[in-house]
Amino acid sequence: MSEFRTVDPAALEMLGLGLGISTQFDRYQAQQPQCKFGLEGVCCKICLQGPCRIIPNKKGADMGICGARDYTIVARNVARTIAGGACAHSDHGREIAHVLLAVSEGKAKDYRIMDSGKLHAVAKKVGVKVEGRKDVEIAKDVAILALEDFGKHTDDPCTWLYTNIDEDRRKKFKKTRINTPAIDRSVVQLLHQTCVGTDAEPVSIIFGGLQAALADFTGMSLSTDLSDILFGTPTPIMTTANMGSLKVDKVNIAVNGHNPLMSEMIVQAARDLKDEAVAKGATGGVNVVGICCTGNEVLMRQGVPIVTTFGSQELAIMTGALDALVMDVQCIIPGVQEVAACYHTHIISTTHFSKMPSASHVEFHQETAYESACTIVRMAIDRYTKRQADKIHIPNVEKKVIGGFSLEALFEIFGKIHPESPVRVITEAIANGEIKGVAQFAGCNNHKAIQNHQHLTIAKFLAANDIFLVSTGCAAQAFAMDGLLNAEGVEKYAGPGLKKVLKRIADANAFEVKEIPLIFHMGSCVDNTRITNLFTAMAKEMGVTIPQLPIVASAPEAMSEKAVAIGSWNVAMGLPVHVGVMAPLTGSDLIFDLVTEAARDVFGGYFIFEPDPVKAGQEILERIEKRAWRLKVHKKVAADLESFPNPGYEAQ
Ligand code: BF8
Ligand code: SF4
Repeated sequence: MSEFRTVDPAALEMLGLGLGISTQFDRYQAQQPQCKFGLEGVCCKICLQGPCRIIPNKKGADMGICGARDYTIVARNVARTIAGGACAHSDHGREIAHVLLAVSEGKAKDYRIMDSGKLHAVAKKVGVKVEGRKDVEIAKDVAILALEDFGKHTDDPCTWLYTNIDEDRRKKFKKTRINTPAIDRSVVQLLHQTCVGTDAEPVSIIFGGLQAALADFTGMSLSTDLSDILFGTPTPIMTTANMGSLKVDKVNIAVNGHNPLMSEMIVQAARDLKDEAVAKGATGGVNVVGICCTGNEVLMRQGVPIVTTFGSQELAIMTGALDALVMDVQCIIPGVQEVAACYHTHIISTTHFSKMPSASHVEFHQETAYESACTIVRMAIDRYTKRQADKIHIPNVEKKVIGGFSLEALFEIFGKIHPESPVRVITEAIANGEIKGVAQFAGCNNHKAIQNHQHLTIAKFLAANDIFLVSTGCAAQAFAMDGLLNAEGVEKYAGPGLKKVLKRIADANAFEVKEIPLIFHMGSCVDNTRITNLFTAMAKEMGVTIPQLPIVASAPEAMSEKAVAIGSWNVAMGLPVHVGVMAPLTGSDLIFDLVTEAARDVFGGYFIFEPDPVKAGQEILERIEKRAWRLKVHKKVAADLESFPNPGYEAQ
């Protein structure tokens, strides 16, 4: 392993230049050792008497000033982390719902309903009348219904929660009282619940956290649906990944953040203003590349290359070839401005509540979005003329990527084999033992881990052991940057059974889809709900519940509050969820056992914390194999008794 905490060859090359510019890689080291109280989750700052830190076995110091025990403090801290994630995801969804509403009222001329088919499908799903109505009328009702999920006054569960889960999970969430009636209400209630002197009961706090996690799911789910309506449901698309995607002869603009309302407009403006770039000497025109999930959004729909992941975003600027970094919301680290100060790169913020001290600000409004995008692209073209040739260093690492696998796209290609029930391609392969199950990869980079090492080690191991792999977020980008999202990846890493299944899919789609990848890129982090819909379809096809399926989710390098929220609702959905960094839970045995053990009895899902990627791969494989084995045993017993599926059974 190199002295630098990454395995990405391009990042290694950049760090190896020894430019003396501070990045996350250096600052992680400078922060060592990190505070033990914080690492264990037993530091409380909820009221101004704090911070209170729990020292077990030290009389008096084993409680906060108010008498809060370790379990209350750990539970409150983690619940508030979930709330933070739910706010970020759902607020992103709310912005999209507002734009869809504006489109339906003719107030957002730069956006339109791109995917009428998806609009109709979503409308039917959520109970909006379609027949005999214009798209704008349907869109208006869909947008209003989505906005009601944020703040309606009734206690009925959110529409985008209930219409995206099966009866088993509906009953489970009702019984455990974690159905979210409204996204904002669940988050507000949780902040209230965790206020000083409110809830001290740890299990109750964790369930409050789970309700906020389902609010997160709701916001993510509607975000995906409405983005598909406005920008198109992704279909398989070829592109590239890693720093070689930056081009010397082009104006390079990185979109960084999460919301496609901004990045889609930049892509459009970049195409339209090509001639202006050429006129300024950029013979190749304008090259938009992505960082973080707004990059995934435009990768999925527009084939925009991914330049790098969260963990190495500063290094993209250090290539000296990035003319502008355009940010919307979430995961754009403040460190980029320090690096940009040493280069010609223009940092441009676009959202009134997401700014950077030294950045230029071109605010996005739904009425003038395209105009703002053109302004930004012109600012980037202007910066191109200020490039310093002696500072340019672009690592020659560029991998072929096939992405764009929305669930609809996946079912389209599966449908070439089983038109009557596309998901059978997976369930049949599980039943006949070609694959053992499915692993969902999600999440970030976290400098506590060697960048991308966990992602790649675990995925390659599981592929070799015939696990079908789907991914989103920075995990998908890590795979893209390493060349796993193409047919070469299949040849190199797939086990014999998985190879057979992927080849069957490739052969059936030979005319339409150029390549079938080792891992299916299903989008940005909000698109994890596409994967839940896949699992729900698998359960239905197999006549079982999600907790019985041989599936596991893994966030090998989880970092963000959003990742904690996603992990938590995946547990509630019934998945074993591996996390490759230790969460701040170890300060309370009660909470740690609750989320790693007791949760399994209630939801069928639970957390597995394992930072060692080799051990984690083994562990994930064992959990999948165990579930697959149980499924077979039960199927056999049930077949003998002619009673399959067994409705009362809940596997772990
Ligand atoms: O929403 S995976 S570092 S970019 S939080 Fe952020 Fe994590 Fe990347 Fe996407 Ni998701
Ligand atoms: Fe300390 Fe209690 Fe205040 Fe937390 S809420 S800071 S434990 S006094």
